[in-house]
Amino acid sequence: MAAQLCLSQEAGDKVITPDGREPCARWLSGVPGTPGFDGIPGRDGREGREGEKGNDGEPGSRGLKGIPGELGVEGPTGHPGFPGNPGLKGEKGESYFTYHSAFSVGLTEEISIPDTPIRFNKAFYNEQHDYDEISGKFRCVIPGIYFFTYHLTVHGKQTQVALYRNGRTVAFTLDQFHNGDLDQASGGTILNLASGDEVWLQVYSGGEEEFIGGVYADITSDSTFSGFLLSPKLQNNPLDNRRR
Ligand SMILES: [Ca+2]
Repeated sequence: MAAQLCLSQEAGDKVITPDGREPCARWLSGVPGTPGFDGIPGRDGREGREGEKGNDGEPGSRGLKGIPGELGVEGPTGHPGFPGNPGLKGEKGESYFTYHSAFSVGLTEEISIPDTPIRFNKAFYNEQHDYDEISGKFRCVIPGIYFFTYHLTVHGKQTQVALYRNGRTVAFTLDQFHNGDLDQASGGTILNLASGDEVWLQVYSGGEEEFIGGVYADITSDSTFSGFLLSPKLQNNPLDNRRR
């Protein structure tokens, strides 16, 4: 069979010298075989070189809200604010001038009885009748601060008069009289009176005969005694609150 193949291959070409060691040496060349099957895949090649740096990527999405931090240190005191608006108008209060107490009285004739209240029997004003013309005493009805004043005409003798409060002297006025003169003796004071307190004027002798004089009055010269309430002491006096 092999000899036949050798002959067919060499037919028409050249004759090959037979060789005993090569059974087919003297035969003609054979027909090329069919291509072999594909081999198994080779191994992976070596890693290539590092490529160039790529472009920056898009920003990632917003992360979750973090945990609140600790409370900081208290800051310094701020500047004072602007003044506020004026408050609403208050309700109408008790009138301060509804409390009246005033008197102004005078003499109609000369009196010279010492150490007894001078009874002024001519009233210039005594609407509240807080001055009693019978006793000659002012009697306090509205507690508060009062002002008293007197302007006396003196005639005949040296005269000392005293303002009394509840039987005790408060103020003195002395007039040293000279014959032929017509003198004036004046005085005044402010007193804080409680309801029921009495104030009056009287000639003060002090046991001295020389001081027993004449408080005088005629149609041209008056002797007057006046007093009035300056400030009542109310239970709920708004002015008291203002003073605090
Ligand atoms: Ca005098």
